[in-house]
Amino acid sequence: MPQAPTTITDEIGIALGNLADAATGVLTPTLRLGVTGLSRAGKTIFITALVHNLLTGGRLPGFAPLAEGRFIGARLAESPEAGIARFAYEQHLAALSGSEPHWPESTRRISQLRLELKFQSQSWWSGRAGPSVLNLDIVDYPGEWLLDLPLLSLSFAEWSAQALARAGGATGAEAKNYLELVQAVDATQPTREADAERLAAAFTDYLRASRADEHALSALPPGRFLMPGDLEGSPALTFAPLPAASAAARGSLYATLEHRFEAYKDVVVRPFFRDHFARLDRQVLLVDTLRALNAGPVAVADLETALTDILACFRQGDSNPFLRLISRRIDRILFAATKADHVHHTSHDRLEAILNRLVARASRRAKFAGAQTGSVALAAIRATREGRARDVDVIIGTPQAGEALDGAVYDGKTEIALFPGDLPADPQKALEAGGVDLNFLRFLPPRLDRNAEGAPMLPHIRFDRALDFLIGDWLR
Ligand SMILES: Nc1nc2c(ncn2[C@@H]2O[C@H](COP(=O)(O)OP(=O)(O)OP(=O)(O)O)[C@@H](O)[C@H]2O)c(=O)[nH]1
Ligand SMILES: [Mg+2]
Repeated sequence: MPQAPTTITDEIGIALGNLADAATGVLTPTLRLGVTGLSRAGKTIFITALVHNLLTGGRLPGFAPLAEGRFIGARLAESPEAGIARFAYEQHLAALSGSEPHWPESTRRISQLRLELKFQSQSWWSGRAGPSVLNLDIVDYPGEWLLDLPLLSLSFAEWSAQALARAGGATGAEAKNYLELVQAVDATQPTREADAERLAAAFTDYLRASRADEHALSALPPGRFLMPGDLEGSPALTFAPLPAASAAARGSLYATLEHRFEAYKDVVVRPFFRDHFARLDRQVLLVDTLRALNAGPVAVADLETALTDILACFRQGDSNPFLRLISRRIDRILFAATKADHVHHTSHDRLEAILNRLVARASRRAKFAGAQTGSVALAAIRATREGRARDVDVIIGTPQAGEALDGAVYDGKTEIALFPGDLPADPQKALEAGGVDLNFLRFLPPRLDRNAEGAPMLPHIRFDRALDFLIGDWLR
């Protein structure tokens, strides 16, 4: 039996939270923007760019409030939730704009930021109202954790069956290692903690290996195994999938791991969903489509599964609280293919088409539930320029130290012109054998120009349009 993703108590908590939000919203309207995406999709960069562009009035011709002169300014405000760390905007910006620009590290814990936006509301033009204020709340978290949401509707037996089937289909030594270990234990016997630990460690190795670039698989939970946050070493993380055991008595290894799986859902996953996802007004789903394309059709199919599973948390059905959430709260979802600066602009529409193909099912559901959806290929921070060399369209940038292509290894100091390859006109090709032939390199962040006040300016691709879709209508 699939289980309900939230309990009644959760529902009451969510409703009370929404009520409290609404009560404070009477004074100053608050928009909670969910920046969602799997690990390395580009969430932290997206949020940093969003905050910086709004704080400094960046170059955003497609963001109507700014282009039309209605946007007055923004400032960082005290976040209402004292228990959550503050998003380290200043550090991230310093990393990007220092003398040796580098990308910020992978996110290890949840953090939050509130921006106060001031604008002339349109009714002001007619002489009725003065400047208005909107609070924009944004949360950043490790993308790994997102993988856990689908677990809420799975039992231990169901999850184990899925996980073992996937491991059985995997080619790497790590999967084989894990499967052998599973064969070697009798899960109906009383629990020995050493067995549980060995299984959990071997399963974690397998998860880690499947994330590496050559596989680029993303859909394998539990997310905290690789990004434990403050749960490192906790028993809630010492479990792993097991084949169905019919006569598993209390105290058996099977029963113990099943219990820990349920505890993981209760203690880790459900609160994350309840406190964060259940209270969003708008959502942007960031997808590193190019990395999957570069790794091949298996990675692309895996990415599609992961995205569909995650967004199925929004599936319709009377008993499903997610539907009520989406129809009551999230009225807009933007699907964004990130890092579009890795291909030439002539491929941007194709990149968007491939993204649309990947999120087609999820997007249909969201629309059915009443949300408006949009899609865009963007770069929150553009790391390359474009040019032509020997009659082909190229991108120009400095590959990160250690990046390699066709036998050349880059030192992180040398600028190169790269023919990135063309994306197929038919998005279905991306999912078929043979895949897409890309020349894919990671680039260092760009050297930044400064504005009249000396603040660094972040070059981007279509970031202004994304912003306009996500918050523009609230600034009228
Ligand atoms: N060229 C380019 N690279 C980008 C852009 N955004 C992100 N990246 C690259 O992608 C990496 C991951 O971006 P993050 O924003 O840290 O990703 P995240 O979603 O926060 O990842 P986790 O914190 O691990 O969940 C960065 O280190 C950059 O190398 C972009 O707009 N352009
Ligand atoms: Mg991050």
